[in-house]
Amino acid sequence: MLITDLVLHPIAISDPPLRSSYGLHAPFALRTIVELKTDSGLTGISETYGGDGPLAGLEAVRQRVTGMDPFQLAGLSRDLTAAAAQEMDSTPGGRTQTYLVPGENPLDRHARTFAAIEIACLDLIGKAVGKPVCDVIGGRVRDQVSFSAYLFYKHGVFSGPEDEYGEVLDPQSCVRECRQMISQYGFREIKLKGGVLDPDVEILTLRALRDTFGPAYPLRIDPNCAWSVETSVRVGRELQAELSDGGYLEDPCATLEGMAEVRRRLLAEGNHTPQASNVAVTCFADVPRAKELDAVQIVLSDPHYWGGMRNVQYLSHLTGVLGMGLSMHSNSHLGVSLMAMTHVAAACPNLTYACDTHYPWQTAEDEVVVGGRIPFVDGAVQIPDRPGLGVDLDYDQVARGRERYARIPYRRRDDEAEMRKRVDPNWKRVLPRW
Ligand code: GKR
Ligand code: MG
Repeated sequence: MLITDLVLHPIAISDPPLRSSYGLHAPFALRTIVELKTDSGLTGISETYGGDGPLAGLEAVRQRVTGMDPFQLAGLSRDLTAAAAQEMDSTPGGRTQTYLVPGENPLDRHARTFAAIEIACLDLIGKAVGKPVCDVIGGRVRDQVSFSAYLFYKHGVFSGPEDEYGEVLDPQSCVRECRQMISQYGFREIKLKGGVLDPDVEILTLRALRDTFGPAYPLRIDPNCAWSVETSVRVGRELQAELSDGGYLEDPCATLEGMAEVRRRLLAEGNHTPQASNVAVTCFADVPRAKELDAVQIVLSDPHYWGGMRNVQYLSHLTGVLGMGLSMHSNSHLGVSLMAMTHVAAACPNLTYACDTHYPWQTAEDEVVVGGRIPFVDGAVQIPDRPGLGVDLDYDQVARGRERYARIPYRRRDDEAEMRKRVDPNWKRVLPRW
């Protein structure tokens, strides 16, 4: 089986006005649907970040991939890893996501490009051998994968009909949002995207969530580095009870050194709340230092920018050996990404928390897989009893996504610009803000 064509579908999907320390989500998130056609008649698919940068990365491997055997992925990985290493050497500061929204970091673009090709190749291989992807990559250790309720503070929709969650800018509306999400999807763990309101209000929000849902629902908060070390220690102290029982503090402040200082000071007070990261730890090279400094106890994997599904499995092994936990990061995405996340999570022995997913924030109108939205049962997605990723593209829906993409003016994610446009003309991302 040889790849005969790489087809890229740039699409735009509606996204609600979600807030984070990066700013505000624009009305559309950009994604790319990747198809690999082969001479066997089979087509493999994947989904990745969208806009000009990710498309250019994929275009750059078009020639390399055309004519390639989808089973032969190591050579492509070697070439892209070498290109990434060269660029990294000439850029001090490495691949940290501190100042860049995910999907817009030039230094992880080779890893993202490889991942998009790898996942489509694994879909192809699964289809060729008649096995689900999780079984192609070594076998599943679970049949369903649990996800968490990913809560955001948000505005009401600025123009057009209101979404199902409305405005969420205080603790009570956040509890309401969580109730809606849990009743619809059955999630059993809760993550709050913080770094948006004054930390005292975010503390009250977590307390209100704990009062409402109780300790059976572990809580995590992720301000994406919006806090200073001092504030992180204070929030960690005030939320010690709420973040215990399977919760964590995610990227409270910038840099591994900052997180190490927070960890030291909390431990000195007898507070063992673990810290997780998808900002200070974004590639294998970050892991030894994170461990050495004891800055991060839980690594947030993501097949999209960790260099694919098998890299996430290696990460599962590495974190297991190092006695670290593993969870999974997400960004606005549709069902193809959800299935890639589910397959790899099913095949990771060391996966210690429910994975993140933005899926509840997207709608049926934008879904590109045949049959529409992927169902969740008790907060989990089941591995389908079908070869490959187990989902097919609905080409009418892909065409709608492409039309939307062609209509909108932007070609990259810029939450800061959106924040200035809709909320505060003088808004700037300042770290630390508090
Ligand atoms: O969607 O605004 C967002 C999130 O802030 C996302 O971009 C982050 O990458 O989910 C993310 C995280 O855990 O940091
Ligand atoms: Mg995070």
